[in-house]
Amino acid sequence: MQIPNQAFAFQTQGTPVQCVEYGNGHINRTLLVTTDTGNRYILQRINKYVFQEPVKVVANGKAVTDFLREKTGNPNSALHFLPAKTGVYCYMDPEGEYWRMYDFVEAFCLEAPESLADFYESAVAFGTFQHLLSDYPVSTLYEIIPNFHNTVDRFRQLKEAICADQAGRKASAEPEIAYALAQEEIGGTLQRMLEAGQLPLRVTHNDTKLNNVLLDAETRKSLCVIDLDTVMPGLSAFDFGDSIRFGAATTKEDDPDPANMKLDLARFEAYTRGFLTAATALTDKEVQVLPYGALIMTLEVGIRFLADYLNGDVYFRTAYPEHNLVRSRTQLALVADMLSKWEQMNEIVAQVAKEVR
Ligand code: ADP
Ligand code: GN1
Ligand code: MG
Repeated sequence: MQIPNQAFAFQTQGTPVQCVEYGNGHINRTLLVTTDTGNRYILQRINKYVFQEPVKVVANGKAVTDFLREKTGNPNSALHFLPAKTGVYCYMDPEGEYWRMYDFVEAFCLEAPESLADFYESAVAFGTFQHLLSDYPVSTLYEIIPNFHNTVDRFRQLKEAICADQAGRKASAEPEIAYALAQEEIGGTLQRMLEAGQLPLRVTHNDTKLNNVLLDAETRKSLCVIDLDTVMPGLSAFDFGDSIRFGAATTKEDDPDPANMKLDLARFEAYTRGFLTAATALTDKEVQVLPYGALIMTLEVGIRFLADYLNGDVYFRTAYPEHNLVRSRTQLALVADMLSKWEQMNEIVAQVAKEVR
């Protein structure tokens, strides 16, 4: 592809000579840029619809990565942002689009675990990430998307989307709407516990998909956690839960056949083990509600896809018109499977906690 002008705006080593689309994110546009000295960089255009204040998003990312590097003493333990030639880390182009650049990390990321060991490794990465940030000065972080994992508010937004029926798609999503609305009560469980002071707010990642952790190609050990756009105060159970939703699922998020979508309990156990081994400061209550984290994150993403389908696909990148409906249906199938395995999930968490804590 033609190299966009924005690639030349940053303080790269060498001059950009090649550029390709990269990765599978649903939100930003990600490009891999190579320069004439052989250096490689990730160039991202920040999604302005999702992130209305991109400068704050980059400021959070830069601050958190600096903190992680200093705390671990390892310069490669976090993403490395490059300044633009003007000195800023979030570059606005003449069209008003916002861009940032990182050093490319020589690594791979998975869309699904290839082994229990891979998944365990990602759990250690996200658990450690949360643990390292436990003394991060929270008040200095911008709250990028308020109510991001407030599932009570997500249901409000879904109902708003149903009423507005902006894209005229409501009739084609009746079964999904009915199933989702029937789960509203359980969906608010953790939010209510948070409000009642039973669960602490921590600095969390909030988007702990397996493809947001980079693994070393040779050792398969985690190198660093990426996609820091939603690092904000949140619940530990949700970081745990989003990883389960994505990585302990038997098929991909948008499998058109929801019958393929189940929770893999062996992976659930491997992740629980890795997460609890690394995130050692969790309270007993936080550990106890981890299964709720998995269930509610799956439900929440399911209703977010559904609301976006009803709103006309304004938020998530889609590849075809029913994409968000398909994603929603498959997530809701995973919710149903989790409910059928609810006792086992709770037993696994209790057993692993006994072993590793
Ligand atoms: P999105 O918010 O759209 O998910 P990400 O920041 O997660 O964007 O980036 C999308 C993908 O690009 C990642 O899943 C990963 O494959 C790749 N990627 C991002 N940053 C880097 C990096 N510094 N080095 C190597 N690959 C990266
Ligand atoms: C988005 O950016 P990405 O693809 O890692 C979304 C998450 C959803 C996820 C569903 C900022 O994550 O909240 O869980 O898609 N990120 C944002 O796959 O909304
Ligand atoms: Mg991502």
